[in-house]
Amino acid sequence: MNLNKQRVAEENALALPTHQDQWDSFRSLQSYSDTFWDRCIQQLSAMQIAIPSWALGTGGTRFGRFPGGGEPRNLEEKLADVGVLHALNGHCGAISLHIPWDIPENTNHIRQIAEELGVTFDAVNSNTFQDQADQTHSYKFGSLSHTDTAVREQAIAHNQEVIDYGKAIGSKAITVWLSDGANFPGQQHFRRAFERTLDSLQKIYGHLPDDWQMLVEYKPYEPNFYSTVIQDWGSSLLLASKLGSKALSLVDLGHHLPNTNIEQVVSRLMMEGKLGGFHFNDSKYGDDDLTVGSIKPYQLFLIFLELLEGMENQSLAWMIDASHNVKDPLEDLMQSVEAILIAYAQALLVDREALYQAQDDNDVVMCQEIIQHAFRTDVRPLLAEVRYRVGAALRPLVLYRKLQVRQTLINDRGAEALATGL
Ligand SMILES: [Mn+2]
Repeated sequence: MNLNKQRVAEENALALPTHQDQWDSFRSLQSYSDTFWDRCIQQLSAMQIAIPSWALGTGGTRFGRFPGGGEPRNLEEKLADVGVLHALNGHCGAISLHIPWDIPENTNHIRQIAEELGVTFDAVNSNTFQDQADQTHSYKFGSLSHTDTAVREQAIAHNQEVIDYGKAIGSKAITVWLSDGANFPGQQHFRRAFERTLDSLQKIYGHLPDDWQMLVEYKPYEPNFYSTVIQDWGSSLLLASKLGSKALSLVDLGHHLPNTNIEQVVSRLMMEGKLGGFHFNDSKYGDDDLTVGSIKPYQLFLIFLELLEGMENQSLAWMIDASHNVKDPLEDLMQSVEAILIAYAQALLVDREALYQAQDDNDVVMCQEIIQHAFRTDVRPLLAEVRYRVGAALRPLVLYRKLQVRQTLINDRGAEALATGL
């Protein structure tokens, strides 16, 4: 379905008086100038978060999947869903494709649909963690790190093909996540597996256009449970450094061992100019892929506080990488985007000069006061104002439900329609 701008404007007119009161009251409680707010609104409205093509359907676990109906059946319908999100919140102007789940067959047609929706193509993602029906060699024991040259060459060729698909639709980056690793001690020679992976990545890197980036994702475990080849940011940074300036590390919030100080990892990678992008999600235990901000909103805020130390000088790929098992995927994605924007806005409110002074003075109490003052500020009126100014909905979720978007999608596509993906 196509969300009519006029319909959004009509709904905004109804919600405007309440919003105006909340926005005025919000500003009156803060000490910032109009210039500050204008800059803040400009920064926040520029924030575009890519929706992965595989997150528009109901996710499953290894135990089961409970689809809610009306899922997009092809790439055109996936783009339409992203278009609905973007029309509602103004922050979903990008899609990240997964190959081979979403191969853009007719690229001109796909590009045209995306352009009409105001959606661009973010990083493309390769897949060597599954065997496809038509492939010669199995990835059961690895892909880019495999002991057999023939398997590695197949995986390299796949990644190069993904870059070619990306070039055709206007992407500028490829994200490589490897499931390669070992389930048992002694199964894999750590050093040789790493060296083979570097060699494979170099061949993929050599296929990158000049204005492209390669984002190297890391993950400590799963599906391999003893070790993975690129297990943490150290290995990712090592690979990215050896590969060259177009290779950068990608941080997936769920890809850390419990209690890892992710904001510090972010700081280190940024300091080295090697942070390339983010996969947002939240977790209680492991790579739970829950709605962003649903478990640890403070951590998300602290990450954005570190990002503000340098994100203006480099372009980062922002993507949601979550799985929606029990929620309507579109509603879940709206909640995730809102959580990201809340964390970003709260970080912008931190008086960083005062914070640096308190740090230099070793005024530990004041350091905490300064950051928590921002974290405890309800910035939702500010985010509504940002959406209002770009013509998106003041209340995206309310409008989504009022328009009965999911029911319309079920009517159009069927209750049994299933999206490709996990
Ligand atoms: Mn990820």
